[in-house]
Amino acid sequence: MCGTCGCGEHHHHDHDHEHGHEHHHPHHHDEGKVITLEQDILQRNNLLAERNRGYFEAKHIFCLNLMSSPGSGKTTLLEETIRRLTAGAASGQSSQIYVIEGDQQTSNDADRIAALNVPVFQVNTGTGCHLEADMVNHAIKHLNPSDGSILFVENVGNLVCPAMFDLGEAKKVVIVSTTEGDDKPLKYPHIFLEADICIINKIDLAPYLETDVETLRSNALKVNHHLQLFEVSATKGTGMDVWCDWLVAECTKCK
Ligand SMILES: Nc1nc2c(ncn2[C@@H]2O[C@H](COP(=O)(O)OP(=O)(O)OP(=O)(O)O)[C@@H](O)[C@H]2O)c(=O)[nH]1
Ligand SMILES: [Mg+2]
Repeated sequence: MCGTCGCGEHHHHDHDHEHGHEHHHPHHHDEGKVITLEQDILQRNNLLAERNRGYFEAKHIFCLNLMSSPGSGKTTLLEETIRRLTAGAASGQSSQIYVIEGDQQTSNDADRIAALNVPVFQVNTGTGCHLEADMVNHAIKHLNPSDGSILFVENVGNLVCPAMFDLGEAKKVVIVSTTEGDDKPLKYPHIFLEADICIINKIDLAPYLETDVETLRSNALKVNHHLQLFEVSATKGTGMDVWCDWLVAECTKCK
């Protein structure tokens, strides 16, 4: 794991009382230092995120941060969303789209987006497990998104660390797919707490799994009752119209 996002040992909660173990603090002094460093990093990130947010607001750019475990379907959802929104553009409904792709390695996802003729910038984080505000800042300098556009940021596949890093986006979107099981919001609550939107993807597979979509919904709402939920199949197209209509309506509000 990367050394900056607080996913190290010092961040563990003390649940020992629940399990009846004794609790020791062998590295109390070091823990203090790590927490101070982590606060500095998050504070610097928050300042940069606010600069990005100001830039997006000034240019009426609607920016969404898509976060999920590896393979939940972020890129597939983006591809299908882009196809639908650009088809809508023919009828004058839609905005120019830009994408920032975050991955540890490869430009595979950026290549998939570029194939749809959408301007895309790939950020490779190396050992880093999330995107940070300065990476988005760097990417928007290259992309130079036009006024009134939609900017999708696909975060590094990770259900934990991206939750801690504000990028300056207008909406945080967490995607959870049926193949991951219906308990994930309870086990990884932070990202669901931070998110504005929760998309349940791969609903086409639900009949073949033990996952109960209703349980998944109610677990997500248990963690954050403000979450706006969408159920989709990015591959079969189910629910995609509702999601895209919402996007277009939100984008109009931005202008
Ligand atoms: N059956 C089904 N498969 C899906 C759906 N959405 C995505 N997939 C499949 O899930 C796999 C992973 O999809 P991606 O879109 O690459 O997932 P991702 O979240 O972008 O993955 P990373 O960028 O690696 O984190 C692919 O094989 C997709 O075809 C869906 O709605 N239904
Ligand atoms: Mg992807």
